[in-house]
Amino acid sequence: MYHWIPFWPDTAAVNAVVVNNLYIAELALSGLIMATVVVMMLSFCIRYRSRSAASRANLVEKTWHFEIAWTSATLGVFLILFVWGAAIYLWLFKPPPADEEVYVVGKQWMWKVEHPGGQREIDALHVPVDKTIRLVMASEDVIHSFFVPAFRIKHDVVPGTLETIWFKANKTGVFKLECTQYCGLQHATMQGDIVVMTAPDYARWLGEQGVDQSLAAQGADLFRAHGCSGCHGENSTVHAPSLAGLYGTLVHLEDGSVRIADDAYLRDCILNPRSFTVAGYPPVMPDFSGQLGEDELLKLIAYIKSLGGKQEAGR
Ligand code: HEC
Ligand SMILES: [Cu+2]
Repeated sequence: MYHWIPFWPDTAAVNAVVVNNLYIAELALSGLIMATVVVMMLSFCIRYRSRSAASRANLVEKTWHFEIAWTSATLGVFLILFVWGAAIYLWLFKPPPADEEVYVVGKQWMWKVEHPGGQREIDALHVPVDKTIRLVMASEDVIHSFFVPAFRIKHDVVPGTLETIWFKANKTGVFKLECTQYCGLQHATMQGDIVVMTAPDYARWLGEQGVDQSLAAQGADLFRAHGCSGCHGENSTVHAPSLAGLYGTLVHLEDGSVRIADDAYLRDCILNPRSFTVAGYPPVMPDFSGQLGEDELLKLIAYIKSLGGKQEAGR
């Protein structure tokens, strides 16, 4: 649709269409204002050049009416753009209920991707077209940034937390994924392909990957191997909260505050349990930081999510 504009990047997601519209409105309005100023400047330069006979009598005094009117008019117009942009920003960064959730781990210098079914890929992400895809992203070392120009989505991937971003591709094809946060010597090579496929192609691709365990099942194994089930399991004698149905609900903490049990919260529970305690429970949850890689963490979280809860939890 916009391809006649030189250098216009590919537009392949609903997110991108929305950003395009705002961008075009901003460009058009700025162009209009610039053209007005330039045309007025040039015409005054020509009309009142030193040799011209145009009358210099009846100089207009400065009028506040005019000053205030044009200042507030431009302010108003640009505030509309601001509100429009802010609304888009909130929409882009508040993930809607996802049809599919994929885990992405950035590390020097690659993107590791894990699908809920256990399929893994490196520097590539296969997704179905016309579906809302939610990415849960972690970093194993430094700050990376996940950028898909054709989708107009970009999000920093920060060590020590989980970030969430979403998109809905509306076109099949292969689109570039790039890291846009300088992350070390080979930062420039930290790229990948987003492969958008039709639903049947995607289902076939998933089936061809030869996995034996879903992410949640791998997480369940870790849950036993690391002794989580000893406290959180059904037959436990330790007074620990059940994790069934936890995801996406509100958790009351001992200090009176409340948190949503989203991905970042679960991560904090496991790696940073000393920093807060769930109300009504003894602070005996061991600290697992240093014992679990980001990969394993995502699997544990996938397992906890598979125990039910409000799956539409945002961030
Ligand atoms: C020694 C017993 C024990 C072990 C082992 C343990 N936990 Fe916990 N866990 C607790 C207790 C007690 C709480 C509640 C108090 C608190 O927040 O510290 C808790 C809280 C949690 C919460 C927050 C629950 C809520 O309702 O908000 C999560 C999530 C969690 N644990 C996950 C895990 C995972 C995953 C493992 C294994 C890697 C694990 N726990 C191992 C005792 C344990
Ligand atoms: Cu990077």
